[in-house]
Amino acid sequence: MSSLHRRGWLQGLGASLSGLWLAACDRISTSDRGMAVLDSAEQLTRRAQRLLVDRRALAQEFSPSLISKRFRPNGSTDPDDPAYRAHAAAGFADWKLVVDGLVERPMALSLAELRALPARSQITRHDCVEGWSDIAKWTGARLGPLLDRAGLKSDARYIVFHCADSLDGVVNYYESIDLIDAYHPQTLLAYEMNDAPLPVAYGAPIRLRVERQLGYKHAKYVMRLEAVSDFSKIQGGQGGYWPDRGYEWYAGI
Ligand SMILES: Nc1nc2c(c(=O)[nH]1)N[C@H]1C(S)=C(S)[C@@H](COP(=O)(O)O)O[C@H]1N2
Ligand SMILES: [Mo]
Repeated sequence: MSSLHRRGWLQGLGASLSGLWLAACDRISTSDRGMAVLDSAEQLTRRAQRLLVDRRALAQEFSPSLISKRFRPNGSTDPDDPAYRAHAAAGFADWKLVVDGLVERPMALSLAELRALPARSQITRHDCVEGWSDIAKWTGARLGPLLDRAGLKSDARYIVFHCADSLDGVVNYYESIDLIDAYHPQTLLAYEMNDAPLPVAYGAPIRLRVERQLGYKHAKYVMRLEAVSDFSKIQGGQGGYWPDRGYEWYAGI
């Protein structure tokens, strides 16, 4: 999906919302009660619009002096998957990120290819639900241009991140985001942390940075991106390892 199509999709969303209210107009605008309903409808549209604008706003960025001396590693910090360990031992020289699902051009990208994509650096705060926050500088490929390269099909609605690690020894970690977050300018596949290659403890070779969301959405050890229309048939059906265990799927901050 190009950015143009994406805009079209969002506009379409707005149009269908206002279309709904327009259809209702004829029937209710003559009565006082009708006018009140229209007023609240307008407020609803305004609120929906503000929500969209808010979701596109940038997360706060910090100065280099505020970078945490020790950023807490959390969750998996050293995956024991044999294929992952082999890649780590080889410095991820032959590792490739798979991009598939509802895309026109499925791809497998090497780290060098990822590094050649449009990139961004940002110093942001990571907030974990366990009650800690740390600040680091992240550099990585912007997810939006990467998705444009693969070409999202029109029925793609979410991007699923499949990871190499397992917290319970049974299922692998995974997460998913919608296209608003996927195309947010600060959403990165980060390959550097504090100007050095991303260490294994923090998700090497790449981890998601989705700065408007809580820590558990920031998938580490990402091996595969899958574009899907819904995630009801993936693992527990809630769109992520922790969402399958009761956490909110949408963890906006
Ligand atoms: N693959 C994978 N990604 C993950 C986790 C994990 O266990 N496995 N933990 C999540 C949680 S709860 C947090 S707070 C952050 C921790 O990132 P950090 O190790 O860089 O602090 O990664 C998130 N992404
Ligand atoms: Mo977390």
